[in-house]
Amino acid sequence: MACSHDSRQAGSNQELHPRCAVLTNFRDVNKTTQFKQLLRARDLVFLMEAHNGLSAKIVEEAGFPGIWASGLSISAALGVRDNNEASWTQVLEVVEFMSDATNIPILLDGDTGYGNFNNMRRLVRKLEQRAIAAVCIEDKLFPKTNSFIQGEKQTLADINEFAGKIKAVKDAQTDPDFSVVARLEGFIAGWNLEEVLRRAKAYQAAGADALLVHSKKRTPDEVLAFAAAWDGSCPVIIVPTTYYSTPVETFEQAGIRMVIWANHNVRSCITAMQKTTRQIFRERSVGNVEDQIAPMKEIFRLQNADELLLAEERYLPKRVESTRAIVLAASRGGELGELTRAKPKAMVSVGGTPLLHRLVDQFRAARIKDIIVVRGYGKQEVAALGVHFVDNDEFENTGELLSLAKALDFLEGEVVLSFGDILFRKYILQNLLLEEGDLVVTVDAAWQRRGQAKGYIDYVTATRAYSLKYSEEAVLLGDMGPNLPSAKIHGEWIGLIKATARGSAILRAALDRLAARPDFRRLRFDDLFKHLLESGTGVHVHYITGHWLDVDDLDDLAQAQAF
Ligand code: SPV
Ligand code: MG
Repeated sequence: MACSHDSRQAGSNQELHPRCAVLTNFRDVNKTTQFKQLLRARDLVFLMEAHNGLSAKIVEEAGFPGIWASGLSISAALGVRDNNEASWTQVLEVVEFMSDATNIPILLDGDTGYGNFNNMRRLVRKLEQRAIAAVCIEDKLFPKTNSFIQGEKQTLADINEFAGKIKAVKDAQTDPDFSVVARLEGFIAGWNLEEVLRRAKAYQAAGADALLVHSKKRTPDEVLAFAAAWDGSCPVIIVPTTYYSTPVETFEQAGIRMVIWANHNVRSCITAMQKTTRQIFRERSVGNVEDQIAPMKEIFRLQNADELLLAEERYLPKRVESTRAIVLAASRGGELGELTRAKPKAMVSVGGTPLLHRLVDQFRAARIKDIIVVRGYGKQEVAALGVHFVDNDEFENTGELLSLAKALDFLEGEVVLSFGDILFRKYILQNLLLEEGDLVVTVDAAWQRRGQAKGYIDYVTATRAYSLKYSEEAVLLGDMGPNLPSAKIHGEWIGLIKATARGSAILRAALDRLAARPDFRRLRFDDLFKHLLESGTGVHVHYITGHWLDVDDLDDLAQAQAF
């Protein structure tokens, strides 16, 4: 029986690919069809090993027309042996990443098929679903052992059982171009050419689309002897791992159609990683390796990070993208005692991370990238990556508004203003950003849960108390301050404000007016809100019920550790 894609059937008017003599519109066709074309190619075709999405991408970029998903390399990369220690579904997960990352066909090293014909059929269905072009199965027993480990002690599969597996693949595949490569392990296990040929014929008759003849010899004698005895009716593939010094022209002349470089990526990773890791360990520094390794931007390029940035521009609401955050973090937080002797409260560690970094992460999670932090006490200790700092060197005797005034140039466009000592659940910020109103304050309606008042608390009276009932009517701020009669209190302002571009302009104008007051240096936010209310500006209230905290003293800090 002739192979289903004998080169004689390859008649096509399409042009041939210059490198591997396949069709020029290579990338537009299914991966299964691409692989079939590689088997029919006029010139010798090379497949390169990959063992994960990244290495697969690197193989594709180098120009290889196909990928060998090596069982040895995948298991090595997973930290296990090439003895079916990784389950077949774990291998499937890896090849799915490889397939998603690339547009060229993948030939999966399917070992012995992970079971009998039935497991084989299921594997083929799963591979087709993941656009894997072909599977190679070897005529050994499950669990397999790598051919280079005591190969001569390995038992071959029953010839008919293995042929049945191949038949099962052909019957199970729904894509007519899906290929099965039958791998002959006869030479590995110490059998002679006659036996290998006998098996090759049986596997071809069962429907194999190609034959992989493996050898562990240092010379190509065995594979060349096979090629010479074979009539070429089914493409022959080889893996020159041990006879690597043979010029590829020798294979070409022998009529071999495909060469697999089976493990050279995982081996090069091992060498590179060992060198880098040992050097960093020895030198206790990464300084000397920096120029020897791929720069960060190369990782991002390989991950196609640019595409995501473009997609974000297309799909994410613009409003949020351009929102800025101003964090007021100038005060020491003296109630924390020793902890804030050398650094301000904002840099005190909460759960191993400085409070300010947690806050900055929360803004970034809400896609707010432009973050301004007003620092004062211990400013040399205040650091956060990608954040712009503004200094309030008069932090000692001044109130919150002076700190805000220092950041006046940034109070433009949509802005979220935040105290530097608060933490809140992600949804609180997300919902605040969705609120309508030019100025919106976040108010905790469950203020009583916080018990005895500690420090300066901005109590709030609003036009309506918090209610679960939906109402179209906006809730507006009535008053704010530490001394409101408790019967009138509707909540506590948590230190978070959203201002639209118009709201920012209102705040700037209000600060301008207040700056003329002789006591401006000591004014706080409640003074600002009182002023706004007196001048007839409506301030919206966004109610929450808990899920936030501020860090005023050691008790708060203890609670924050668990937040
Ligand atoms: C593999 O790459 O996993 C192979 C080829 O099967 S070999 O390691 O040479 O057996
Ligand atoms: Mg293998």
